[in-house]
Amino acid sequence: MFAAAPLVMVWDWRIFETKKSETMLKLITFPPAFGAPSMSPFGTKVMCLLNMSGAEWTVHYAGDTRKSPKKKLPVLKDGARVIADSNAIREYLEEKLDVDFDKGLDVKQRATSYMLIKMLEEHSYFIGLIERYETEENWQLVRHQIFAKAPKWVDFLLANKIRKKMLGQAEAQGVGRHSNAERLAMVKADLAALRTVLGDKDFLFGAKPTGADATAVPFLVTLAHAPSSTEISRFCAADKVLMDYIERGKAAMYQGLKA
Ligand SMILES: N[C@@H](CCC(=O)N[C@@H](CS)C(=O)NCC(=O)O)C(=O)O
Repeated sequence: MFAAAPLVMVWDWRIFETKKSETMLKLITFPPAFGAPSMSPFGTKVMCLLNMSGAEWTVHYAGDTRKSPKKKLPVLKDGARVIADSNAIREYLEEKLDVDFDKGLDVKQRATSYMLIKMLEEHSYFIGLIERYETEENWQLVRHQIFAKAPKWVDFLLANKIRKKMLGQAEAQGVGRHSNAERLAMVKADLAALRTVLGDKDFLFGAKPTGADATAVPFLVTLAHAPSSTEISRFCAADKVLMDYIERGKAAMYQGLKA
């Protein structure tokens, strides 16, 4: 059984308030879960970008998104500034710290990188979400992760609402309207595209990780390492090329991250 998340679910509203006195970049994201540094692949992505940027940063684990500017996590706080959305955070870091996460990439590679990120975040992500929230066995593990330390009545009031909301997002996006077999075919196509771009390189665009790797690694981990195994997670985990890529990515980008 996985360790339960710290109970920061409903009671951490003040974390989104701005404090000028804070000097270090602070990432607000969901806590570690299922062997990943954040239960959210978007959160782990930002951790990777922060590590790649060389900035000093700290993390605050949260679970309640209601006071977040976009009602989602991750969010980055920089003193009095609050930046919501992992892509907005990336742009903010690039500007503030004068880093280019796609350093060395030509215009065509940058376009490919952009499209890969969109594929993983706007398509593959929802397949992983369905795996977590629809499959009964996975859902029970996710539920335990979120509520194990909460009073029973909190679980009783919120668990099914959260499950319904998350599955509603996949339904609205469209992926949730497909069968398991159809989603497996979609995953196969997404992974094939990724493998084609990766080729025999260490990372998607060369010997060093770039912005696309910061997305690809955590999102692949979510698909391959579902809380309990499914047909889709087994298919992903059997892809040796991509699993080796994940390990290289973790070694390069997950330094200091607690899973
Ligand atoms: N486009 C956003 C997506 C972030 C996102 O979807 N976060 C999810 C966790 S993986 C979330 O906060 N979900 C809670 C909710 O929808 O209530 C980003 O890039 O940061």
